[in-house]
Amino acid sequence: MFLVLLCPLFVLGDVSPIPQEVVPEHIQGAKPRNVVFILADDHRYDAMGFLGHPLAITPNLDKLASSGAYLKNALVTTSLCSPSRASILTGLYTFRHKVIDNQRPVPDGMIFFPQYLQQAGYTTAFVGKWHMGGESDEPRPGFDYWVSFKGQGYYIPPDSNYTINVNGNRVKQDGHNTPLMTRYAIQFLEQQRTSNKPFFLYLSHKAVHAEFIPEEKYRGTLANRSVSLSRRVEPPDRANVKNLPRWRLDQRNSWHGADFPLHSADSIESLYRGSCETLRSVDDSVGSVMTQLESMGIADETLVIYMGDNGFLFGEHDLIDKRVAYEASIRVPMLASCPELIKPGTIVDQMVGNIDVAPTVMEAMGLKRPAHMDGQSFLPLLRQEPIPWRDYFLYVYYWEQNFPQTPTMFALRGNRFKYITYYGLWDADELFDLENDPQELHNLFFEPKHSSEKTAMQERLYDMMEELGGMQIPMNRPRGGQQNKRLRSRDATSAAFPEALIVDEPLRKIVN
Ligand SMILES: [Ca+2]
Repeated sequence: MFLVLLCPLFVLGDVSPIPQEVVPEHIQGAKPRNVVFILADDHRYDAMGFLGHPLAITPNLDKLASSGAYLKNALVTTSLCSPSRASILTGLYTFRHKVIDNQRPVPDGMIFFPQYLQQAGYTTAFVGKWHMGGESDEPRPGFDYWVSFKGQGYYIPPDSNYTINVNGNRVKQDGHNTPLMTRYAIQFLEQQRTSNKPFFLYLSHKAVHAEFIPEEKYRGTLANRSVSLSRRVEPPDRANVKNLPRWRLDQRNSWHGADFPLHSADSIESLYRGSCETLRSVDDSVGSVMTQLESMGIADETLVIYMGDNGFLFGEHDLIDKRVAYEASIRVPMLASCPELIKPGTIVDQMVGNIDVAPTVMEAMGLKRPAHMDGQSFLPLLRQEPIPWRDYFLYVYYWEQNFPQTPTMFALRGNRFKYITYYGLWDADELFDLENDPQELHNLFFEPKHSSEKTAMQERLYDMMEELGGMQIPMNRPRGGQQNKRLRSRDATSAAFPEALIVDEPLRKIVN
């Protein structure tokens, strides 16, 4: 019965291998349009003013949403900076591009989609945080204009000699990272005034990654705003920890836990304010780009996409940061504007993902989706055209030695249910009814009345992993330090095993 739910679009059979050569295929009769893609780092899906968020002041994002489209179910295939960025640039799942941590570069043999654009004769630019491999900021394949920095970069230059890479030259970082990258992006756009080639701009902000450092003018501006965090489990409230995975309760008092957040003395609330103050410059950046496009007379025809690279928990599930498969971690903000294509106030309900960005940008620029990519173009969804679309979204995360609190996990998010399995752990997988329990507070995995959903989701998860080529776990040699400390004074009650796994009598009688 479950088979009827399979969407033919995503039953791929054998996965197409990554080609050796970059050969763009044009869509017959399509006029290539200009595209600007703006990526924010760790921006929560709901931290936008128009959604009523208590701390987010985002007039320019609000305007983008009202004049264009809000993609309310935008998701990432892995909620971590480098893996998600690699998926955006390659259109591939993490188990195919194999960027599984924030330490290492993209393996040889991958193709970044701007290489297709460049090959087709378009002008391409990358401005901002690359982050896949922290040892070099040299220009990567696919870009005519390049401004970047090593690894995480700095909001404020660490010393007067610190330099970034501007088109292969060492140039001192002039002030706060966010307005500086915006100025470089505007410079690139300005250069396009006299060009008759279509262009693609990838503006990739460092903000709003921790440590949060707002621009001076925004520092402290949210100090008087209050935010109430999602419900947290207070020990010894045993009823509320029933059927929760033990690793998650143990994680509370860790780098990624609400009781020892980022190993700091800060409260979650003050970190949240810092994130939203830092976000204000990203919003300014969006406004500056839109104003520039308007001044060039191309705001109506240019497709602008705004997106976050992964979600961020601020207290949900007693955690901070990302990686986990819960909603605040895997959902990201996503907006799109192009008055020639998109009606004002469009809302896209379908689940779109980071793997869909490459095919979408390519279609907007008149190029076919390369067969090896895992994602699909959501351009028709922006135009509100009915097309077959996925009913299930696959999520993967691979354990990192550097942040050892979060296990390898695979999850399947449907429109109603979500199933999460933790690889190598035997205490509790999870099943949530997102419709009736959007905060994912009640794990239904052990409830007999939900056993059919559980079985169906499990089956579908492994079907998709097989179809997409995800039945191997990529690994890396250890590199770098480990954030593995717990604060003694905040050590809470230890986690219990789920009741469903405890028996009162022996199950076997062994007769010698
Ligand atoms: Ca990130």
